[in-house]
Amino acid sequence: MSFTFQDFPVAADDLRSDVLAGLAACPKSIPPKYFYDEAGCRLFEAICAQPEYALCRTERMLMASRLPDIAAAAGPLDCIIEPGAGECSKVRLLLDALHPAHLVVLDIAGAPLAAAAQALAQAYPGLVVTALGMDFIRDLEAAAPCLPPGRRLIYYPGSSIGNFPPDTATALLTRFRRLAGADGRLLIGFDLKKDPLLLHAAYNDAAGITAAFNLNLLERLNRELGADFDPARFRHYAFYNPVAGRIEMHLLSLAAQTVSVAGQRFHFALGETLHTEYSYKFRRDEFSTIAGNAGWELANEWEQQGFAVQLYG
Ligand code: AVJ
Repeated sequence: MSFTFQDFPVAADDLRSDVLAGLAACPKSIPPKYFYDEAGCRLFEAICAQPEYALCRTERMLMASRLPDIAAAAGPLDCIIEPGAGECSKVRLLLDALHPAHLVVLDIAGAPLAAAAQALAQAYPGLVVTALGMDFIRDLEAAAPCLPPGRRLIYYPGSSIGNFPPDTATALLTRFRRLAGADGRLLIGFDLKKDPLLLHAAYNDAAGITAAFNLNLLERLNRELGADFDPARFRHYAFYNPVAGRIEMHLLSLAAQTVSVAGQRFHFALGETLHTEYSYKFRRDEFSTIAGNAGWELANEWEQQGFAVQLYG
């Protein structure tokens, strides 16, 4: 078994300075990458099991049913790189079909990543597994020295790219292009535009798991930044904005209130929101334009029940 883990600690300072800057801004916002503390990772897995949230299930079915086709289109590879790999469960299908020599997984939640990647290394004895605990949105370039030479495929499933507004998505995909190299490839999954009522339901599940996921951010700030948010005085508020083509997720203040965070005080007016996430939805051609602006050329695409996977070279 070959497994190495390298931690690029997300400085506690980062959380602090990003949150303080986000709360001082107008409108208030916090980057969605901070959802994923331990409880947040567990709640996200629970979201994927909700009947209204088909995204993960549909992608898994698409990947499983089209795997031979996808593997043939991807061609021979030396290394698969997965940013935001989390539980490392999605990449197994690709490993089975493509048999790369190396796997490099990256995630902001370093401890759960290390555990999952080690289990993976045990299950695939011939595979060289490198796990990098890092905020790849900030530190992606630091992964370059850890990559073996040869042909690389960046795997970015789950519509994670939807968290970024188009300009920012183009910038991230441009950095992926540089990391993958001129003969590199990109296999990316994203949620398609569909009936807004279905989208609305997916982010407002009846069991309240998405609400718990959103509100958990406040618990995290209370614990890690000594904040005094009262989650009962905020409401999970998510809706589809068809003009912008995105789900917007907010925490809406149910009262006029003042909150203290890392020793600073912030006022919330009644009805004011703290924006926590965008989840962009695309048409296939819209997405290939964004990827094209980042230097990626569409090689192949697959679609199933409102979800798409595209392969770029
Ligand atoms: C993991 C970013 C793809 O945007 O749908 C799920 C996160 N947020 N429910 C998404 C999420 C609310 C998810 N992504």
